[in-house]
Amino acid sequence: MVDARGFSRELAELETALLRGKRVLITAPGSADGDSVGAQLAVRKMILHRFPTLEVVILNDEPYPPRYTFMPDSQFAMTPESYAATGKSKQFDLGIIVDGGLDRAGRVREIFEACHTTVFIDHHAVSAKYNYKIRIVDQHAAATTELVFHLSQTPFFSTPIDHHFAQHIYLGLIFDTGFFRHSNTTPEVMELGARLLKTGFDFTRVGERGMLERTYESLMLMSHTLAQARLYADGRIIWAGISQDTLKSFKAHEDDREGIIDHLFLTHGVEVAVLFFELPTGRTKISFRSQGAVDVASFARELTERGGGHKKAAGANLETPLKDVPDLVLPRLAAKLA
Ligand SMILES: [Mn+2]
Repeated sequence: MVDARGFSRELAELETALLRGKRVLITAPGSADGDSVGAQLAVRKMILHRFPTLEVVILNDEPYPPRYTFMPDSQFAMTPESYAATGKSKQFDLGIIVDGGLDRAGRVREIFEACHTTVFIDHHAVSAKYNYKIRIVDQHAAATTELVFHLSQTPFFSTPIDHHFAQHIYLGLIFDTGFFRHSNTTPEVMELGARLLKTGFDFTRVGERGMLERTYESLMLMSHTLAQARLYADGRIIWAGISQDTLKSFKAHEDDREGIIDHLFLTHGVEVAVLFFELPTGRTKISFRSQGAVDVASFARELTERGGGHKKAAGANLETPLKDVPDLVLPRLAAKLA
């Protein structure tokens, strides 16, 4: 169970930093997902409710994927380019990173590291080592937004649960629990979901636009990728790859691969699904989903120190080009199933 009271020392430090500071930076690793977006927006709202005069800036290496731009307050998220255009200072007193480590924060890393106080709010079991001043990490939280919600309801913040704030928290919950389906869906998560729904926001819209809706290009990318999927290790592993050329040929975006791995994973008899994705840099991003026989977070970590995630859903980023990655990864993964 997530209990913000377990973080009383960290909360006291965060309060002190907020009382002293004037400018707050919120960031997250690149390729923001629903939990990352929800957590960033919720932290912004939580701080601004308590300190309306603070300058709070959400800055990400990449813009939010288009599917999240319907979210209330998403217009406040900036990139280094759009922020530079405002002419404002890149100096912040407090830097907060949510839902993943600084190693994947891209160009925002430098700005974050220059902050007087650095804060890490996350729920991942494995995260890269970095000497954050304040660490608020709860592996039992289903989503970073669940943890943020509990922080927001402490006496210091006492954030009102209005329908905007509810949407931020809810988006993270449905994203990281797969619509209350994965094993991280605790009774407390369902109770939190119910509490959020009481604000009357359009949860159908948040679910459909934030999770399910696809562009036509994305639909074509999905159908092509699924058609190329191959079984491995007597059908216990399924895998597929997406190259930059494929992406271009369908005029699809990088984040259009969202959801493809779920379809691979839900193939009868499959224990682990793997999606290889060629990044524009030539590196390969690997996503894993596991029924549980293989701890894919540990496996991702074995492949590279940049790998990690959860036991049943994890990712890694390798130098190896897409064409060589299956031969490198699949035999090692199959050995884990033995
Ligand atoms: Mn998350």
